[in-house]
Amino acid sequence: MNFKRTLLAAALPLTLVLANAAQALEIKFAEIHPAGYPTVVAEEQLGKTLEKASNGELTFKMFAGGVLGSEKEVIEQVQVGALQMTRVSLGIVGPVVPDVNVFNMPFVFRDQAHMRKIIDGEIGDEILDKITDSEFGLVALAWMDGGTRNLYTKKPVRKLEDLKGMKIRVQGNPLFIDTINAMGGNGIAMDTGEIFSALQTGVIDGAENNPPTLLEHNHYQSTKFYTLTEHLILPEPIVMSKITWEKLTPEQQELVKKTAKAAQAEERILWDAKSASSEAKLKAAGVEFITVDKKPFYDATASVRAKYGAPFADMIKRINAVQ
Ligand code: BDP
Repeated sequence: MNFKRTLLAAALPLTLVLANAAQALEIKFAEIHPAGYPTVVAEEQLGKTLEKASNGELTFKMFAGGVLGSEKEVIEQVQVGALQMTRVSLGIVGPVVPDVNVFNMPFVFRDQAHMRKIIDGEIGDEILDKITDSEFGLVALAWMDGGTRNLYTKKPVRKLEDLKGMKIRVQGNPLFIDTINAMGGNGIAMDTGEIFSALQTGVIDGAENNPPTLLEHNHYQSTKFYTLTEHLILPEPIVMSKITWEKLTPEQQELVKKTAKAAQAEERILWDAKSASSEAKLKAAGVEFITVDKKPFYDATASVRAKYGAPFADMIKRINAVQ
């Protein structure tokens, strides 16, 4: 009996090795957004392309709708290789890779078109490399477009002063808390999944995000005023675990990179369509879109750019120079 067990135990590692060599590598991809969201659709397409082009050596499974946890929890799982890929807002990368905070600064891009030019160009690649070259344990592959972020509140914000004292949810990055505070509000950090009930129960008076998130995460149910400040325009990196990356052959790595870049272009088309349809749906649901003079918001956040911008002085010049 004992002898048999020992034999079995001795045979097991070999069986595992053989099984591994023959098995395809499965890429589990986590998303906070629900099925049908532009990023999710583009990433699923990325997965299909990977499966096909790798002749099934790579397989892909999407876990959408935040089922695997908050972005922070997911990142931790990607870092240890329990998950292979995800897409995150750059906002939550900032506290861990401060070099990326240049894109997280309020009003650093003139508009969405400007941001797109930057992420498509060499500065975009440089910031991806900063993530990859850090101790973060991730390989940053491409950018998804997250549109422009605007305030949504229970009471209307028609001018800067209206924001005074309002508790506004932001992502967990001190830069964003400072940004809301500088505009006169009261920035409160919490995970995406907590916003809905925090709005319902009145723990917060509002939040800030793009139209597709306002719609798809149902935040509009308790916030009927949407003020177009465009204070943040945050691109969102697609990342792979370094542990997974190192398991890939150079050809597979090249394929993953190329396919992720293709997803960047594809998502943009989906994004524009979704933004437009979200805007229409939000308006139909009674959300008032408020156009404001952005200058007072820009001026109010000068202190934030001064506080965080110093290490990025050269890069900001280069960003500004991109037409
Ligand atoms: C959305 C981003 C998502 C963030 C969310 C947030 O796409 O990655 O988690 O904002 O603010 O726009 O939590």
